[in-house]
Amino acid sequence: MIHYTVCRLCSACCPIEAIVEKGKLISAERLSFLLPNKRLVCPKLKAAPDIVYSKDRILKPLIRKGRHSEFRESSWEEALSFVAEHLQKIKDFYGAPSVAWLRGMAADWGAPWDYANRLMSAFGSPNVIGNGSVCHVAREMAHVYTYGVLTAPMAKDAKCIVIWGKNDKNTAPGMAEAILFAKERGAKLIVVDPVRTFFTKRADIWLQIRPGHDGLLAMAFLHEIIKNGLYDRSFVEKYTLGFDKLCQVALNDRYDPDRVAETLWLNPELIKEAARLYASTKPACIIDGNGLDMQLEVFQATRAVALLRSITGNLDVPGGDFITQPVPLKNIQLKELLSPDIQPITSSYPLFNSFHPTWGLHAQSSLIDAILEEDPYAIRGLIVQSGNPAVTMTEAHRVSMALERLEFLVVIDLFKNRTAHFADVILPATTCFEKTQLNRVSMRNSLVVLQNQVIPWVGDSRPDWKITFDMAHYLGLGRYFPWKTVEEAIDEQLEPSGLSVEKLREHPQGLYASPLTYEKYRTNGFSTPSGKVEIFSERLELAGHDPVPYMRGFPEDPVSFSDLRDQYPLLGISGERRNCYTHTQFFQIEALRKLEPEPFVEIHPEEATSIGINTGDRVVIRTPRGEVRMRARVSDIVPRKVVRIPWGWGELDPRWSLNNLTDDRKRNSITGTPSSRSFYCRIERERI
Ligand SMILES: Nc1nc2c(c(=O)[nH]1)N[C@H]1C(S)=C(S)[C@@H](COP(=O)(O)OP(=O)(O)OC[C@H]3O[C@@H](n4cnc5c(=O)[nH]c(N)nc54)[C@H](O)[C@@H]3O)O[C@H]1N2
Ligand SMILES: Nc1nc2c(c(=O)[nH]1)N[C@H]1C(S)=C(S)[C@@H](COP(=O)(O)OP(=O)(O)OC[C@H]3O[C@@H](n4cnc5c(=O)[nH]c(N)nc54)[C@H](O)[C@@H]3O)O[C@H]1N2
Ligand code: SF4
Ligand SMILES: [Mo]
Repeated sequence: MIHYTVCRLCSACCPIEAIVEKGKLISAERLSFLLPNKRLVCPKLKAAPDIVYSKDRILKPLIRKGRHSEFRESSWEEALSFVAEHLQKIKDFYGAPSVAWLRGMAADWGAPWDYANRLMSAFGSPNVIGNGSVCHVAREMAHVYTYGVLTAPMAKDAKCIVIWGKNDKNTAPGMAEAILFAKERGAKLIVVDPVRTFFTKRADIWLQIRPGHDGLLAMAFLHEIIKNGLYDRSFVEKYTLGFDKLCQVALNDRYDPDRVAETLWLNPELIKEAARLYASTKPACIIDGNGLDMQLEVFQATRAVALLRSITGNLDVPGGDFITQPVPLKNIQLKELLSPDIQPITSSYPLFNSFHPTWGLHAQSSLIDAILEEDPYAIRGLIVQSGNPAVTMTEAHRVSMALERLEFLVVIDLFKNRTAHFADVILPATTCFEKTQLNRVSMRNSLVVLQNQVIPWVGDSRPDWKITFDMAHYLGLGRYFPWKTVEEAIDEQLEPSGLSVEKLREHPQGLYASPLTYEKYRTNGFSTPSGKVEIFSERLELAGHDPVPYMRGFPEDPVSFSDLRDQYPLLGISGERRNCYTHTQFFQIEALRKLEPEPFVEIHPEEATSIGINTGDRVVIRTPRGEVRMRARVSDIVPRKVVRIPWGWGELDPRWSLNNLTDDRKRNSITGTPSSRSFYCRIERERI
């Protein structure tokens, strides 16, 4: 039998059809507007039954009494009583805010994020922390501060597509298909990426940028476009604020492509050609990605990119960058229950904490400061849901110390990951196919497609919604979770939209909360304080930040350890996301592991020759924070002076953990983002 649902094995949230026989998932396939022979295959989805029925899944709650004892299986009643008792003790002794809830990306940022926030609001702690400072949320804030929402690139109908630090071939196949479709119909393709990828090979222009310097390139684009009058005058006049100030900043010689090209490792003529091609081909969209996130300059760099969309008149036109239409929803986070006197542990990042009504707190590193340094106060108890911070958080050594120091740790996960080894209790969650939920992709942008449960819970695992609701009951907070089913909870949240679970199930391929319309700004303005595109942001100025990106110049080499370049002369970058794995997930799935059995660090042939490294040699990569050991692959897909270190493998072996190398001390002052993507390092052959 075919069931329609949404795959959530990674954050791409692809609509899929699942074949289920006698309650068992047999196979699943991505839906696509392309004919089957043109579709991109997702190996993770192909391996979905192997993941769901993996022998390594945790299928019973696990408890251990005493950190270094063994786990033992327990009933849900015992496990939840144990959790409630310990959280209550910490609350009584230190106060509710000393309990935090850390969210990884896997349970989605939609309704499951709201449930965790609701529970903690009722419990009395503001500290539900997401990992948005290292994912796209910091970039989303830059969009919101410029034109009110995160735009969606309408690549399928674009005539020019700029892929800026994104690799959709591996990370979002639906978007990759849209790009390929447009390209076949003659769209121009510009790719900004330090690494050769599937798309750089198909690009009309490839800007092989120096890592971490995208903000400077965006300023050079703005310089070239404004200097040559290639912006949309009538849009700029009517709908933007502060264009004159941008002219003053961007036309400064310091952003002249001829001046910046050397710093960017680029040819100045190519920068100018790319800027002109983008500005003069309509409609054009920019797909920005994680290559810009996890960088010290993430906020202003992505704001500068947002200004490119704005001044070229590409906002909210078909084939341009769509101003998304958030679905009207009830905010169920119950933040009003929290006393305004309680500061969250992320209080150093007030703008990031408040830029959106439901995104909440995402300056992830603050959690480690709170546990280790009691800054601004101590966190003693932690719930980690659908995340693997021991591997995925910056500066792994510091994270491990923090996890070790906690008085009580609950992990809600499918597998006993590295983080779970620090836990007192592990609560077994179900996979995405075993639960119904409303994902953020649907909330922020019609079409709303429901993720539907298509098979029963495997073993004694429970969906995240049920674990959260039950935890509330055991904590004596059941009155805040009156819903008997997740459908009731979703219906309450959907109520202002006029949609419901029933209607969504009648239309499994999705329903629009409102018809999609373009150029909405002509009647509604933009969702910013001024109602205009804020090229100049008064909010940023008031808070002491550059109101126009890079008013005071672009910082010199904004990459970790740039002050130690003489000892650490190579630039390490994090990458790539392979389409067979999601971060630290699925390395135990044989069918996937066969596709990519071992990690390799990639090093340019010239560097390899000068250090004396050949493909297959064992090497050590070092930064002042730690080291990684793996084999080398000599490859010219990376530029000279750059080494690319594979991502996620620390789950299999801590010696492969990229975050052994990263630095969490320097952070973006607005979003708390460390430079987990780029850092200076050195590499040598391993001496055995
Ligand atoms: N298969 C798979 N899919 C995933 C995930 C996964 O782990 N596996 N993770 C999901 C999540 S949570 C996310 S956030 C997305 C991320 O999805 P993407 O944004 O596509 O992320 P990456 O593939 O890490 O990086 C994109 C590109 O940025 C380039 N890059 C690196 N440094 C720089 C730089 O300094 N400047 C520029 N311009 N480019 C740079 C890299 O070479 C890479 O080609 O993917 C989601 N989808
Ligand atoms: N240096 C460096 N650091 C990075 C990155 C990088 O590229 N380089 N990428 C960053 C980015 S963009 C992100 S998003 C983060 C990702 O960081 P995390 O979210 O911590 O990463 P995952 O490895 O995906 O961990 C997800 C965990 O959730 C479990 N899980 C899967 N599905 C479910 C579910 O439905 N419910 C529950 N309860 N558990 C589930 C999985 O088994 C896994 O253990 O890492 C960030 N850190
Ligand atoms: S890319 Fe693959 S794993 Fe990710 S949501 Fe889509 S089908 Fe699932
Ligand atoms: Mo992410």
